[in-house]
Amino acid sequence: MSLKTDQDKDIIEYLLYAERDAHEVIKITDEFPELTIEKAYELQDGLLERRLKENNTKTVGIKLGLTSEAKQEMMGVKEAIYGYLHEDMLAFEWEAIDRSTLIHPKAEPEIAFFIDEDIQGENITEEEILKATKYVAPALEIIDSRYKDFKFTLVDVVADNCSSTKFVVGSKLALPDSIDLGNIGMTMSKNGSVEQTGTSAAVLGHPLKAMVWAANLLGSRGKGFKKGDIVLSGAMSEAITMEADDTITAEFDLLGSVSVSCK
Ligand code: 0L1
Ligand code: MG
Repeated sequence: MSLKTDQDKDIIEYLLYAERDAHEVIKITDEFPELTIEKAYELQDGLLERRLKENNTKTVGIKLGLTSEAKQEMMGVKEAIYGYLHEDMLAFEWEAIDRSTLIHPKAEPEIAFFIDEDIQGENITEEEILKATKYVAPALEIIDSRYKDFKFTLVDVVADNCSSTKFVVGSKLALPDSIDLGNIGMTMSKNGSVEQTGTSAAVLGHPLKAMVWAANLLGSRGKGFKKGDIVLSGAMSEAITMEADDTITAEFDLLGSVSVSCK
């Protein structure tokens, strides 16, 4: 994408450096209330282009956000959103994340889809998503909005790559058609105490519905899922905060568990 204006460039650098320096910033719509959602996705594209270069990394997938009715109601919106996952966001169960590199992280339990063929179009179906998915796996997404107090509008959060910062995928892979993906229960604990319970039905009714929604929106923007992508399909419960020395574990029916620690 070529940047159109100095304003675009300034906003992109504002968000890029907020992430790099782990400091929270005032939301961009306070200064630029005229920004539209389409413009926010353009700013996201520009931010990601810059981030790929600055961090010498590459895109490894996509994350879906605001996929629960509860969160949409909380924000007064009726749509989900998407952002991109970069290789340097991939964290591992055996390697604690350095809390000082993040602003105010929260963990969300999600089902990860491993995409095995390119999918692009505006009329993608659940069957096509299932056919293109090699495996599903338990995952934790760590979100870390760059905005003060995690408060923002839809435009702000889209421009900020939907609060993406880290993600961890569990080691147990399942065939997507071997389980009822729409009815998976989950408990998420912090340091051994259960803090959230949830279900995959919270993800737009069924994670496959969320995947179809995202594929078709991406298609309308000339994009799609790519072979090799990991797609995080959306949170199955509310997020929980994560501080230094915390260990968060999500245990999913049938899919197994996944943990992440902070140091
Ligand atoms: O992944 C998500 O559902 C979060 C998207 C952005 C909203 C937030 O940061 O809470
Ligand atoms: Mg998420």
